[in-house]
Amino acid sequence: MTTFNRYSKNPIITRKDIPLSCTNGIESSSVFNPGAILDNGVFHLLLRVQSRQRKTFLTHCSSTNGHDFTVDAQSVKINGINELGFEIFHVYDPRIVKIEDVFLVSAAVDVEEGCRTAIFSTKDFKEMDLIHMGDIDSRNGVLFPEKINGHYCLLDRPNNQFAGGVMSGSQICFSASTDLVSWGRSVPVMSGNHHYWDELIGAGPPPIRTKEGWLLVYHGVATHFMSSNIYQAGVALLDIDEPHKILARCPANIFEPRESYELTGQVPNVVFPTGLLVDASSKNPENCNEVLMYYGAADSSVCLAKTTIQKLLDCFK
Ligand code: BMA
Repeated sequence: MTTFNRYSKNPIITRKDIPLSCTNGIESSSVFNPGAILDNGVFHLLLRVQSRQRKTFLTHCSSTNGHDFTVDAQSVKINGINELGFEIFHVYDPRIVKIEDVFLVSAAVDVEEGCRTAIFSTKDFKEMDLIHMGDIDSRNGVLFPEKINGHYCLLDRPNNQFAGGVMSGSQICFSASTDLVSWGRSVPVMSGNHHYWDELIGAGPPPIRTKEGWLLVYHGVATHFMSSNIYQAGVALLDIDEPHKILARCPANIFEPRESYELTGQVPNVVFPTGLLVDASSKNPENCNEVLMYYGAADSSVCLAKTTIQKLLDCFK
């Protein structure tokens, strides 16, 4: 069964699309793992750009059709990270939601001791302001796209396992906050399956609300080939009111590296979804709406694959 159809003109964004003005005049070597949001008919991506200095930039681009993007001339200015009293090396893998008219961007932040989950706000993707910096080693911080029972809700993935040179983890956790700054107790949502496609896991794009529950696309890493980790995507269904509860989880991956642009590149064998947008403009019944998944391919380019809500729900049958 094919859940996703790749866009025929993949990759949709490569390093050649990034103006030198976005990367301090140094050529880009890769662009991948984009945050995505559809707002008032405009598709926004926040790209993870790496220059040949191996410096990371978050660069905004926009589109009216979801396929053809125009990249801004400047990368996003990130405010509030230079005053923290410790060095920030990279801000990357952004995910975007919009709550109460403000775009909220969660991202991984590399610090001397490891990685942190941070939350920023922006109104225009030209500048973004730090709201919160987590204090545990974690990655794949993903906000739900609306408050649930009056709380902002966050999934993240504590890093407590060593995998191929980086700290990683095998448990997606849930926490809630009334102000985005103080977060309550973190509770486990789901764990990886040792020896299978999803040994290490992390939330992918912000979950999508459906009548059946929250659809969560997440990535799973098969590490048992040691030198060649395989990054794939799977899907789970979370309870609408108590989103730390799993209602269903598809046992197999629903998307895996197959095309040459996913199999080869800076890091081979990687599909890494970070944006999942429902295009409701077709005014179909909810479950027929087109779903666009934006993902990083081989840590080298940005790609697009399409499905529908119904096809994602069918994965649980
Ligand atoms: C993960 C993250 C992602 C990256 C992936 C594959 O640990 O760092 O940003 O795309 O590895 O290299």
